[in-house]
Amino acid sequence: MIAFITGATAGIGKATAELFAKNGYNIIITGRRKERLDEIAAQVKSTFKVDVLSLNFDVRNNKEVEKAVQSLSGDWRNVDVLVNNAGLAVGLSTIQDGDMDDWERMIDTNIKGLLYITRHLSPLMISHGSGHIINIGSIAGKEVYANGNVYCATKHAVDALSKSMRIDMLPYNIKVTAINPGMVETEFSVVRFKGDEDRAKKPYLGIKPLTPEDIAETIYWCASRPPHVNINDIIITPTVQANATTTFRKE
Ligand code: NDP
Ligand code: 8X3
Repeated sequence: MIAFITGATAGIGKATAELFAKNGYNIIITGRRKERLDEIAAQVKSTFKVDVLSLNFDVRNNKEVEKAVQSLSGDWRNVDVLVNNAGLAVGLSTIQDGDMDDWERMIDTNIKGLLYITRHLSPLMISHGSGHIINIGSIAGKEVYANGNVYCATKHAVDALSKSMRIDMLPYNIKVTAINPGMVETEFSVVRFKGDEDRAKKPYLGIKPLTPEDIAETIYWCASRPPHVNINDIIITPTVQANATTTFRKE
């Protein structure tokens, strides 16, 4: 079995790659940070004794995505599970103060990147006769919160795309699942606040957030249901988070 995981150099993607490998999957891991990708590939290979292929590209670049998918040969073309995980939030501000470069990074990564990957990989699943596409959305794709505007819009797009892909893939025995986490402590917040570590820690103060491993387990659970069962959609939050805007914090 083969799992193709985008954004596997950190956080949810890395934990997911490790868990699939632990369960005997050969894995294809992707990301822009080549050194990290190579380190993770070496560590996963030696720990879990599976084959690992690392593909170093930016999901925002359709040509690079196409080239990476075309480079797959032999059994690597038979991808069973695609985890569309690469994504990010950049900035947190009102529309009137928004930074357009931040908006473009989010739209290009979270929507267009996911589309490019899916457009190039889904035909391989169709020829293979089965597959499972797991899109990482967000609670921000189900609700909105102050200053989240463009990030929320990109994740609402992922929500819509997951629902429509499920229809498109129906005749081909390809499952589509959307997993929508609340707060998970990863590099997400450091990226959102552009390296400001103090600000990045604030959302997690006084709470026990989800871990990347919690999401990896959820992804793996969805991928390991019997062939006739598809988990369409999951919202998963820390116990202290009721929705996108209500979190119980210890003072
Ligand atoms: P991290 O920042 O820890 O990891 C993000 C991953 O995405 C990295 O491996 C990064 O790799 C990759 N990535 C980002 N941009 C690109 C790009 N242009 N091309 C290729 N890879 C890219 O964050 P998380 O693990 O938290 O985020 C994973 C997903 O989960 C995202 O889609 C995020 O929106 C979603 N999510 C996160 C939540 C959270 O609270 N953390 C909650 C809900 C959803 P590299 O930089 O090496 O390219
Ligand atoms: C990440 C979770 O609530 O910061 O998607 O948007 S949130």
